[in-house]
Amino acid sequence: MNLPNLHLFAFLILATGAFAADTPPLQPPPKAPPVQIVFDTDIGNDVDDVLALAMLHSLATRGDCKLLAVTVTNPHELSGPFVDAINTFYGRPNIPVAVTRRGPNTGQGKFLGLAAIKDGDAPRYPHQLKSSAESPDPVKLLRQLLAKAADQSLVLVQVGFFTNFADLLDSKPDDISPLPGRELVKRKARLLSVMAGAFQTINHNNHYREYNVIKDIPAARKLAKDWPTPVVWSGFEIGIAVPFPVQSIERDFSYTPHHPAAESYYLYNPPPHERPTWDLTAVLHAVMPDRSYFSLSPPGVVTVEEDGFTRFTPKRNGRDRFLIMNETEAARVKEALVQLSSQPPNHTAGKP
Ligand SMILES: [Ca+2]
Repeated sequence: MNLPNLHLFAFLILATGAFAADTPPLQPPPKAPPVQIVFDTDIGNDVDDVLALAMLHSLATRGDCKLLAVTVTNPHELSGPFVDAINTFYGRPNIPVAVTRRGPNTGQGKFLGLAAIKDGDAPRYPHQLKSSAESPDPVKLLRQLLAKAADQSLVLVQVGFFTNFADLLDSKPDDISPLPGRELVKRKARLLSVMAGAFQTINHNNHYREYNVIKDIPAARKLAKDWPTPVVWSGFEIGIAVPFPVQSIERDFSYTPHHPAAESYYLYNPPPHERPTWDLTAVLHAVMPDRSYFSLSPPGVVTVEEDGFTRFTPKRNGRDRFLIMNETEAARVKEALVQLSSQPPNHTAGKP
């Protein structure tokens, strides 16, 4: 070590206190406990549900959330097996999956068939659930999860139709819990993060009727009227403001020969199309509400009108808020969505 470097070395020791006996070792700040998540999806109708589910697995691997269950509002026979295949791909084959028997029947769509595809004799995406009909009843599963949960602990994420959670509100006391559905939700859940509705003008239309609402308007009206916890709405305008970067689909998922999210994307609407990120934004806010990815509207009340339009009325201490996003926030959101949805599975750490 020559003289100038010796001086630099001495300076670093003094500046960092590296060898001071009374300096405690650097430690990260304590991490918050993982957010307890239930994910409700109409998987099969658009590919953003698949990327959103991939995000939840990455967040679980990072210890930011625990994915307790997936409930499904698309009754197709392959919707449940498809979700089970995604969960298995990410190393969590035991997450319960429950599919509605009565939700809007929107068909197989473009990518649910991946659950049945084989390479030779082997399933490309292994899974245990053979058919949605073999899955548990979603309301029963939700009641079981709520009954077991600590008070004010569950965060529900809804990125499809309102069928399952509206049915949950209507559920009666049973051998799972003496509480009716609404009281059970009120006691055990602390937030509903929902992708639905529109709270800005969309393509010069200030009466935009959003897909997740209009496919089951009675259920949406019931939930909007009766839901007992705070609700944060990611409106249609948020997802379209953050298109998923095509470069990510083309490059970030190639760490494995077959990736179910990328393959679904190609089947649904291949690059160069950049799909809006509607469902992903509801997941990001649900798990990381304190990271300033979005701003929130003032409080108010959302009502669902007879034609499915979602009307927000400001109200002091109202139950509802909707996401707002400026350009700076949108840039951060896009980066987070890409990193979280493309993170490889880690089958050895941080499970579940
Ligand atoms: Ca969806």
